[in-house]
Amino acid sequence: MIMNELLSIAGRFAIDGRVVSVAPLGNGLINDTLKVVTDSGRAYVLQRINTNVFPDVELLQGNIAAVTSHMRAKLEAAGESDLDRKVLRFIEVSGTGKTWLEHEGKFWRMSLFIPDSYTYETVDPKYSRLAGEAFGHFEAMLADLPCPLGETIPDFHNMDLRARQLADAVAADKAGRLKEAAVQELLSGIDEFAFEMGKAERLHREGKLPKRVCHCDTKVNNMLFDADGNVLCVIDLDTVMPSYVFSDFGDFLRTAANTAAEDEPDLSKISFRMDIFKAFTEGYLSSTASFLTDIERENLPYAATLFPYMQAVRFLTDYINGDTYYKIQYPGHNLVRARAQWQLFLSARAAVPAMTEFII
Ligand code: GN1
Ligand code: MG
Repeated sequence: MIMNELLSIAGRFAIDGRVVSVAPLGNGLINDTLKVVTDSGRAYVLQRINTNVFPDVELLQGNIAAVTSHMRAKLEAAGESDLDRKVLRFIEVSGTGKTWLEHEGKFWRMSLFIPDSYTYETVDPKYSRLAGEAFGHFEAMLADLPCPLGETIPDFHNMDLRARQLADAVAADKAGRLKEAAVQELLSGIDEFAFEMGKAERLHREGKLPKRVCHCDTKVNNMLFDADGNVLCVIDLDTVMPSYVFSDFGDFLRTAANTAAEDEPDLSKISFRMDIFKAFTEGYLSSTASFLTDIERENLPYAATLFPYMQAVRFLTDYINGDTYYKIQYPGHNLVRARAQWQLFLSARAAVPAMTEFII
């Protein structure tokens, strides 16, 4: 996209000062994110919303407004200062009262950039404990949200749905990739554990597992820390919606407790880190004690296996469909990702007895 166009899009938002630079920020797989700096000394985050993934922008931004204003009020009541560093602030499009802009069929939004904040792709046990506490605190703060949130992606973490989407992709074989040996191998592994991984949906159907407001994308890089290593806030709020607590617990460990990157091609480098699991779990249990039920707590080790499993299914589905959902950096990237997540699943599953012993 040409710079002039970006400058004029940025200028439509109620920002302080004149834009002096626009540069890419972060490495999300869905939206395009840019950092905008102005001559007032303030900086902003400008995002193009991926409307293939989030078609209902009004619902999306409505959810985010409900969540951020609720958290802001809570933090204020608790006597916290520096609120613009602890909860995201979205900027209105001048003269519209809305927090999103439609420009030539594309949708944009902007939030304040939080200066001196850091994201990490990996964390040590100390940071994991803080992250566990922070994600638990995030769920606890949203436990009394007055109006129900809409599902920005319906059934986002419903394993039954993800399994059906894989079956549909297999049946259509749109990209002709089904014949590949690596695809077949993954498919048979996935099939073997399908019943076991459907446990969350079964518990929910039996009325034993509630949906709560969760973040649903607790990748380790979706949390901001300050220079001293304190948690500032949770970012990437697009998927905040009702789900099982397993979502937040499992997805954090999927990224943080992996000894390698999400897309590591060398499978021998991938394993599940118990030290990270223990630290994160301690933090999470400390801030969720007020609401977590025994069934939720007892199934946290299952959650740690469900998310690499689900992510392997999702990456493989996208590979078979011809790479239509996730941004890829090279041909075959989604298959590499699926294999890496599968390896992590196997390693996490082998650690279930140790995880269970730690929790009980
Ligand atoms: C996507 O946008 P990003 O990169 O934080 C995806 C998550 C996946 C993740 C895998 C809306 O998150 O569900 O776990 O990639 N978000 C959506 O890295 O599908
Ligand atoms: Mg993200």
